[in-house]
Amino acid sequence: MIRKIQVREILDSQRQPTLEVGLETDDGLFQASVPSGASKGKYEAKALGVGKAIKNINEIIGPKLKNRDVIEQKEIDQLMNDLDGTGDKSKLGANAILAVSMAVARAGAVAKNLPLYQYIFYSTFSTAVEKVLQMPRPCFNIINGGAHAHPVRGLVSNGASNDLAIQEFMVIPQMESFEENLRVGEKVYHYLKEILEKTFGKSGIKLGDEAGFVPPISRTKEALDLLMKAISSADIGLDCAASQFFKDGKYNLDGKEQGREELLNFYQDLTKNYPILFIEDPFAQDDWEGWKKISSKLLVVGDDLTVTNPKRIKMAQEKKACNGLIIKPNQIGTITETLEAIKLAQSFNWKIVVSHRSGETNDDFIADLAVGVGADFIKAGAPATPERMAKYNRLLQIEKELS
Ligand code: 2PG
Ligand code: MG
Repeated sequence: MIRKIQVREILDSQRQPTLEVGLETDDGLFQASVPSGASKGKYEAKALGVGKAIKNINEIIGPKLKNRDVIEQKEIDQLMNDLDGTGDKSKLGANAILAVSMAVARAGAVAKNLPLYQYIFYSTFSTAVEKVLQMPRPCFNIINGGAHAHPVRGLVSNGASNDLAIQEFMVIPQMESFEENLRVGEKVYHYLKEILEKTFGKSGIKLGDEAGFVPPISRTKEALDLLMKAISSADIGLDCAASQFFKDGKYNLDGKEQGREELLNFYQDLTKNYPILFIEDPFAQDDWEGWKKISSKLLVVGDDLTVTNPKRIKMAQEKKACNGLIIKPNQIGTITETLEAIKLAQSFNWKIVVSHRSGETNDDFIADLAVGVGADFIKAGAPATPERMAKYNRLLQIEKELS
């Protein structure tokens, strides 16, 4: 039974204010905090300013949820959606709603005496379970470009900046266990650091928003060649975040303006020459034509295109626009809708990539989420700073429990 909901302001990894909720039940206090993104999709649910979101929890959500049973996740999420009434959560704030929704899930798991990942597993696949609990493959974003290579959002800039258009260059090890994958990720990160320091001096090893390096380079292939020097057998994932370099019908990449066809050829050339496993957001969020063309050829993951929203996911399936999905709970704003989005994409046989945001907290909810839904991958940045390590360390713990 929910007794009380407290909420306070904390700072995220980009030194931006965000929310931390403390939900009190008969079993104790359950906390949850929400992240935020630098390269947001235009169809994401709307977060409100922290002051307004706190007020909404204190004055509207909190009083309505008092005495509710925490195992009624669906009903509670629906109630918050009804109280909001906007469709994009712009009245109460997706950040306010999600923080409460996550805390309710944590409390629900304890009420059922289950670890969070198992609770999520049973609530997602309640009947005829064909899924087994599995560890996701980690995708370590170790070279940052695009909106993540200009960390000036916070109060202090570390001066890191480059002209790479592509936002994320990820290393994806494929060892037997998560523990080994993490070890490989850490080694590659360390090795890349040495290579960058030798090549560019200290300016090569400044960190971007997701703790990947921001070497002073401007071409996609330069970044990929650096990665190739640092890896032996791992795969590579790219998040192009193409909406960010799309302007007036053209893609501004690698020093020139490119049309859709040109960009498609460019990606095909990259996948021929490098071990690229998937490409996320290769085209802008409304450029359905581009998406259709590339998805018939590659593993293509929707993020800004699909925004964890079942409606957008259905559209993408109808148009055959992608075959993989980024899952970010704060794009949609409740845990119930997040699980719906995942189940829908799984029914289309899409690959699932559970994801952090560039502005993160130490909350490790997405680790349990990834295991609980049987996600194929998780991306939580470089294996370096505490807000990223919180997720990877939680996965280590889950793997131990599962074995
Ligand atoms: C992305 C995310 C996370 P942001 O585009 O996939 O890596 O970035 O949180 O800035 O939207
Ligand atoms: Mg993305």
